[in-house]
Amino acid sequence: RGGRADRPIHVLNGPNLDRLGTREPAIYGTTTLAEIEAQCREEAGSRAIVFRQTNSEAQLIGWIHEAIDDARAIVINPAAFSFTSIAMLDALKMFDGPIVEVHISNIHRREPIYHRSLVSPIATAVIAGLGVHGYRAAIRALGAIAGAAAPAT
Ligand code: CA2
Repeated sequence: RGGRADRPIHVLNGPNLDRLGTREPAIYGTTTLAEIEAQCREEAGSRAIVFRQTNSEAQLIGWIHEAIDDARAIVINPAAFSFTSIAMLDALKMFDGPIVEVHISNIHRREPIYHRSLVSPIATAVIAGLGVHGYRAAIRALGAIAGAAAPAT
């Protein structure tokens, strides 16, 4: 197979994000996850995207393992697992490419339970508070650093 630059970006979404666009529009907006997926594919152009959502921690860890073998980069909105899942953190640590952590809302503006993401210290970059545009920003930036080594952690 070709080098890492030819591989897809895996966009992984955690629990409850399948309900986007249905409630709490003041925090999460009115865009659905299907629309976010379309935006990501548009931003990626000819570059391949794997776009997934699950409410299951085990499923998400399985998909991170697949990304370790297949992905050029990971864009992940771990949702509530950001704050709880050391198992997910351990899986992400095995990935040697760039990881962009995306949150639709600015988690630091919210209640204290949302402030400390376990993922942020091992992420290449963190985007929070740009609404659903954060996903496109992540894909776009990853295009600009295509083929580049992940920044030192
Ligand atoms: O802002 C984000 O993207 C979050 O990752 C979303 C998570 C929350 O636990 C994080 O702190 C920040 C929660 C997702 C809840 O999704 C909903 C979808 C539709 C309606 C209400 C919530």
